[in-house]
Amino acid sequence: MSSSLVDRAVEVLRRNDTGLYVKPGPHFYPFQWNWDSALVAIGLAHVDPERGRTEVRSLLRGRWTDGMVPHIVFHPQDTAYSPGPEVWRSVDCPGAPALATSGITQPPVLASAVRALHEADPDSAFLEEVLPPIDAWHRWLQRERSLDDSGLVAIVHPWESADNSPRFDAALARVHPRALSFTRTDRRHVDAAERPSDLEYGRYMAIVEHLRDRRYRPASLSEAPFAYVDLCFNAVLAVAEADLAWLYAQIGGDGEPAAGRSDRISAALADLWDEDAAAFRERDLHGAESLTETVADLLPLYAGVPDERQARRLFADSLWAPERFGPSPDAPWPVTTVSKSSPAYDPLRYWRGPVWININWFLVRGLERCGLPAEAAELRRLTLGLVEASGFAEYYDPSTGRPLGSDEFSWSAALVLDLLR
Ligand code: 9WN
Repeated sequence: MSSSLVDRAVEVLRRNDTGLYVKPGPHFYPFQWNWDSALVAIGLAHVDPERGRTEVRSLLRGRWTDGMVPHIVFHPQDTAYSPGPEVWRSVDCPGAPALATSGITQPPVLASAVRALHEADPDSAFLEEVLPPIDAWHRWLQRERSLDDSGLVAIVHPWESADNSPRFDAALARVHPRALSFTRTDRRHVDAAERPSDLEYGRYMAIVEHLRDRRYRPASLSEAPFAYVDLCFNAVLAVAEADLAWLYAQIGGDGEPAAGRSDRISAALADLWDEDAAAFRERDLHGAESLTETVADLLPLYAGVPDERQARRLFADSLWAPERFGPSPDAPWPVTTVSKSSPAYDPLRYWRGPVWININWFLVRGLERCGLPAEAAELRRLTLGLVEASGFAEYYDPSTGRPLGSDEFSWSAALVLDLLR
């Protein structure tokens, strides 16, 4: 089974490859997205590290002078995506590159991708080139987005993480939606039932407009319409900082600051453990309380945050619990992105229930890190089985395994290559 799955995964990446960057999907994601490219590079490390290095360099071409690496880089393409460069208008902003980009960022997987590339095919010159801008991005996050001295950072737009997750609903309810000034291109390709609603898009645009008026640099997090301590983002950052420290050590550089930041973030995440829920707890900086249980509550596992006892409990009572995120007779494909016990659970709609390969990959890594190799192997087996049965979809219906969203999705292909390692 594995060799043909490898061939098919490589073929998806090849077809989505523009030469400069790999598109997230063939049709409605035509530009370069930040964490998509990093996850793609993790897969490319196994089959073509040099091509993986190109992916990293292309993404870094979009960086701003203050250090931010944006969530989308609009490399010139004769194609439509909304909202596109004409909505973001980054080129009007001080410190933005000549190449158009969005004005926000995404979970910083990039340092971990560079580590995967270096482990597969060591290249010190490449590290000398890319570590300074990655470090500058991590420091920008601490400067612009930290809420206190805990090391945790906030996101200021749902597009900086798993956008229409119901955990953001309460925080978004205070944002007055705008009428859309564009036609949604996603609707041309994917059933509306599988995508965010127009109301959500209206709120996303209200936040973009607020941020755009301030050149994407709100004076403070308290002034931003949306400011949320997202556990997915922070767990990714904790791992990325540790990987950055490891990378510096490879070239005799000073990894201490990055290692220190990683330790601080991990310690702050550990404090968010909720024994009753067998999960961690997120926080809206404006005080809206989310009672929705989503898979983000489990992601500190990726950063190795829970001790072994907590990890076993998180696995048994949350991640693998049939009534919550785990496999059950009526929904045999794990891991659901929202607890099946939650009223918000929707098995078809985007980040509101379906299975995503990147989330499963974070959890496999986390289970390994926390000393649960058998559990990691079982999740890996079911994840590969899902892809074998349904192809490289963007996301999947947990009940039927039916592919949803974009087909031929790049990070699903890339992470399968890593899961098969
Ligand atoms: C908006 C590209 C991106 C992913 C995000 C996912 C989705 C865009 C969209 O697609 O976001 O940035 O159009 O919905 O939510 O995680 O990076 O694959």
